Amino acid sequence: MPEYQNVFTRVQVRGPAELGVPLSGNIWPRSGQTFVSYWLGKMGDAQIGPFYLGTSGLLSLICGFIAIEIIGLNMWASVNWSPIEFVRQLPWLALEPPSPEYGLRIPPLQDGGWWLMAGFFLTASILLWWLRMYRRSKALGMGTHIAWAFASAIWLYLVLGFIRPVMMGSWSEAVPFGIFPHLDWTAAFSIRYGNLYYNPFHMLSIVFLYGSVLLFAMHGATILAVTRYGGDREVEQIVDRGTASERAALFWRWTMGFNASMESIHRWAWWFAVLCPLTGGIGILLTGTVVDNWFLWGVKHGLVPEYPQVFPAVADPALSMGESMGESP
Ligand code: 07D
Ligand code: 07D
Repeated sequence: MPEYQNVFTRVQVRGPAELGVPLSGNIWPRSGQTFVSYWLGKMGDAQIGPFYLGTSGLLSLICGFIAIEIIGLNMWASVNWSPIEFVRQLPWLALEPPSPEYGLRIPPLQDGGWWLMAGFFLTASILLWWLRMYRRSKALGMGTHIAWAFASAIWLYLVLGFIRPVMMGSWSEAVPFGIFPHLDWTAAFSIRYGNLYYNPFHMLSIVFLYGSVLLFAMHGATILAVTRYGGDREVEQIVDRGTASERAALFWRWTMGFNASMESIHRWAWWFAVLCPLTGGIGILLTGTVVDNWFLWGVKHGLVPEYPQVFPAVADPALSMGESMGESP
């Protein structure tokens, strides 16, 4: 019995640099420089490069750089250009969206205009990076699964920062840029709309989030456990099922009566990951547009138990907040 236990990659293949398939119909050459990194080789492929920049990649990096520049300089300005305070307070600094009175109009730079501009460039950067993923997959003759999975995350991002604010008629509904400020926004959003836990699409999103973690752990562990029989050559084992596959499959049939196949496990993984932000985006889009208070929605639909009438009936708190929420009661 070979004794081969691995958690980190143990085998580092060293040979002439692998430069990949010939490129056709592209105007950009790949950078021919490659080098070998022993430490990166512990986590993945030891060969670094060649790198393909391309038009969409370059434009994406430029837009991303502009967005980060706008966000960073605004944050720095907010601490009176003190480099020390900038570093010290960075996780708490923010570039906030416009206040509600501007609706969807373009506000002055200091009052949300910079936020709008940063959002524009960040979105352009993300969409261009999507295009790059799509195009590189095509250039390699691959499927476009990676690009479509990324599109699912972009959907949630667009719902949070663009589609929902537009439907609500105000940029002020969008997320601020900032590490802790975006967490405050998330918590405030949940409270404002009566507790997101009662939103069934938030529930579904959590199912797929936790489910992805579970599947990832099961799959990673299963393959590592049968690498001693060549199980890490997963794709070969789809068409030429060997003892590694047989054992991995039997393990799960022994323990839970059912097993995925060498191919289907990757479809499970793809769908679970994709459905997490996909269902999440639906949940966010419904909030404030169709459903104003998820707790009361839950009461109405029998999700939340009827509590004995010891206290006065619950009313939507947003309706009694008046001007402080930027809305009239
Ligand atoms: C490990 C891949 C690498 C990516 C990393 C993130 C930036 C932001 C920008 C200072 C798994 C790079 C970070 C580029 C720096 C500025 C302006 C991916 C990996 C390491 N969040 N969120 C984080 C984003 C939303 C929530 C961390 C982005 C929603 C909660 C990081 C978006 C809501 C918690 C971050 C976004 C929400 C976080 C770690 C966009 C609901 C945490 C992320 C574009 C979905 C956790 C301090 C990570 C944390 C965290 C980035 C959106 C909730 C800063 C870019 C509005 C509850 N979020 N987030 O590892 O520690 O992802 O926060 O939509 O607890 Mg968030
Ligand atoms: C953010 C997609 C966009 C990201 C993109 C990446 C860059 C830079 C940089 C490489 C993550 C762009 C990348 C710009 C790259 C480098 C260096 C995906 C994103 C395009 N919740 N909650 C979710 C839980 C509560 C709230 C989803 C759990 C409370 C809000 C997820 C709990 C309140 C929103 C989830 C919990 C609340 C969510 C996110 C527990 C707060 C959302 C899924 C145990 C008090 C979002 C429908 C995701 C959503 C969301 C989990 C609690 C608020 C499943 C486990 C009740 C406002 N929550 N949550 O994929 O979709 O995010 O909701 O308590 O908007 Mg929640």
